[in-house]
Amino acid sequence: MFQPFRAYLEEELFNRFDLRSRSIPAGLESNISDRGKNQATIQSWCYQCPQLRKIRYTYIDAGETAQVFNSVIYPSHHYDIPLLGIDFLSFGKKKILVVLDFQPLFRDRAYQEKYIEPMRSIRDKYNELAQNLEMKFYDANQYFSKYLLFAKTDAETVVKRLFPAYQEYIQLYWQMLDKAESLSDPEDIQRIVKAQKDYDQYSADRDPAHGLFSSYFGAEWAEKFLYDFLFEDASPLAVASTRR
Ligand code: BLA
Repeated sequence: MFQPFRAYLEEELFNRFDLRSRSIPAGLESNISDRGKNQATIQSWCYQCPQLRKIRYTYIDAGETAQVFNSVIYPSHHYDIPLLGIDFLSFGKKKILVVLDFQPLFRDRAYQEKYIEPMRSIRDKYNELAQNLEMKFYDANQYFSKYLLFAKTDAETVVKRLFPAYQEYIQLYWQMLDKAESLSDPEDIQRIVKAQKDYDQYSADRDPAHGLFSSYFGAEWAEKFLYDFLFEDASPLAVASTRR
C-alpha cells in the first residue's frame, strides 16, 4: 500500500543528494517472521549525506495484515531545521493511520514562524488528513508541530490525497533545507545535538511499535531494533525488559 511512497522518497533522495550508505547493525537490516500464513518481512535502509546526517526508512510487509512505512530524516547538526517524520500504517486494510510532520526541535515563537508556519498552506489544502486526533502514546506538544497530518483514513484517500500531500511536504522540506543557514557556533551546535538526542530518547521510550516488533520478531530483537537502529542515540531504559 505504501510502496509508492517509499519509491518516491528514494528517488528524490538519490536525485538530490550525494548519498552514502550508513551502516545498520548486523541482523537489524531485515527480518522475516514466519507464522504460517501470516508471514511478515521488515526491511530498513539508511543513508547519509553532508546535509542530512541520518536518513532511515523501514517497510513492514505482512500482506493484508499489515503494511507500514516509517521514516525519519535527521539533518546535520549544523542545521536547526525540524526532523522529517513519516509513519504510515495499514492494518487489515481497514485500519489506516497516517502521520506526517516536520518535527520541531524547539518550541519558541521564532522557530515556529520560521519552520512551522510554511507548512500551513499545505495542511489547509489537505484538511481531511489533519484530524486533530488525540495522542495516546506521545505528547502532541513535544516534537510534533501544529500542522502535522494525522488521520485515520481509507485506501482511496491514501492514493488520491495523501500521496500528493506527501509530495508537497517533502518538496517544502527540501526547500527549507536549501535555505537553511549552516551554524558554526559550537553552542548552537551543541543545542541541536542535545535536541536531536532528546528526540531519540523520547521516541524510543514511547514507541508504540514495540509491541508490533515483539509480536513478529521477539522482544529481544525489538529492543535492539529500537535502541540500536531506529533511535540509536537513546539509551535503553533500566526497566526496559519489564516495560510492557
Ligand atoms: C502510532 N506508530 C503508531 C502505532 C504504531 C506505529 C504501531 C500505533 C498505531 C495504533 O494506534 O494502533 C508504528 N512506529 C511504528 C513503526 C515504527 C515506529 C513501525 O517508530 C518504526 C519502524 N511515529 C514515528 C514518526 C512519527 C510518528 C517518525 O515513528 C512522526 C510523524 C507518529 N505514530 C505517530 C503518532 C502515532 C503513531 C503521532 C499515534 C500515537 C498516539 O496516539 O500517541
